[in-house]
Amino acid sequence: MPELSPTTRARLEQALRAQRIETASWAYANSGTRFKVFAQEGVPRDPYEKIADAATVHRFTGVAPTVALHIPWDRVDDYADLARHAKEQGVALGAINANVFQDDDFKLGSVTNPDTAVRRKAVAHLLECVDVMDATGSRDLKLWFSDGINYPGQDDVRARQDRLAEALRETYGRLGGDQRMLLEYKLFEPAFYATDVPDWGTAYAHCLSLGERAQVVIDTGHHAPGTNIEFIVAVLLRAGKLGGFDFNSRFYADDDLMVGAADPFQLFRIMHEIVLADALRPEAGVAFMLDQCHNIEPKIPAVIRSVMNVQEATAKALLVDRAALRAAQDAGDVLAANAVLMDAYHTDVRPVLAELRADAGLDPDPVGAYARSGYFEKIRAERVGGQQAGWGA
Ligand code: LRH
Ligand code: MN
Repeated sequence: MPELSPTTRARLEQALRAQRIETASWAYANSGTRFKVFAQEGVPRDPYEKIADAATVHRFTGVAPTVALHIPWDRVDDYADLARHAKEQGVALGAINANVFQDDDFKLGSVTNPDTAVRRKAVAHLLECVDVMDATGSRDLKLWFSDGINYPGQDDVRARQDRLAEALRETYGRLGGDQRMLLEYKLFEPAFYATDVPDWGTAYAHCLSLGERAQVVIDTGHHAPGTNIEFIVAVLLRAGKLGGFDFNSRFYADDDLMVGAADPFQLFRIMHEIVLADALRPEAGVAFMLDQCHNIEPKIPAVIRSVMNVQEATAKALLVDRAALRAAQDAGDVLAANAVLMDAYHTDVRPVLAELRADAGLDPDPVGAYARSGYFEKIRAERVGGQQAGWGA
């Protein structure tokens, strides 16, 4: 790695120290596919234990101080007490994810269901999630709808959009303080003909008509193969409508693999657009989250590795020589412009990240430090009996 100038190093250090990556409570629980959910030793049995694992990731990475909850998977009697527990553990509760995709009544849709009573039930859950936000102090209500149809003619596409808009409007009206609504889109699955929020355009249109508190969430695994996700990032940032990012990676569909594992170059290109728009800073309002499922690999080390993958892509993006890039672009020098980006991408940033961790009082090797910590052995011994947490599907 070329010697960094003191200013470049200071800029890198400042930006990477300020980076915040939220982890997902459900990533610490058992997960799988329709074929099999493989249980693992030491898996949490309740939200308190999930938060302890999230706090462990923060302890070793220093940049994961919040954990997203999913309701009802993380439903508790006393959310204020859960928030207190999180604080004691050194983290805070993040986005509240609603779940209207596992109830039998929602087979033909939740907020888009032809049946008014079913829609009321779905909206009641969304409003319950805002109550949870009031109790946990969370800013973001994150909405992903599995709603869709499997066969042409099954339902009226426009009528479903009207129903969706009505439910979002009512929920949006319930938000208070600095609370936001983050609307996540997904091309398909579990619906296999038409999903009611399938792409960024549909999510953007709904958010635009709702108001400034409504923002779009991009999940890396929710696009058709070949989609240029960083283009969507640039366009939504330009429109001031990128509210969150669900990081993961995929080879085929919504595989929810470790971010950067399947396509580290795509992650770099995404972070390049984020850095170009100066949207890395927490104040810029983009909630960076990991939304992954560690079906076969040990979960906590996988989350730590994922945080490091985002840091590496971010560090490479921060090393792009912006002046040289601009000059080449303005000169129409296609190859030179591309070379500027590739030089940054091919830079091995692991040594400087290790140094920055050491400077921050962290072990330069978070995965190794976790393995040496004995935390896994502790939770494996403690978490015997009871019901391991999962997706409860
Ligand atoms: C849907 C999704 C959504 C979450 C769920 C766990 O595929 O990405 O963000 O609610 O995963
Ligand atoms: Mn997601």
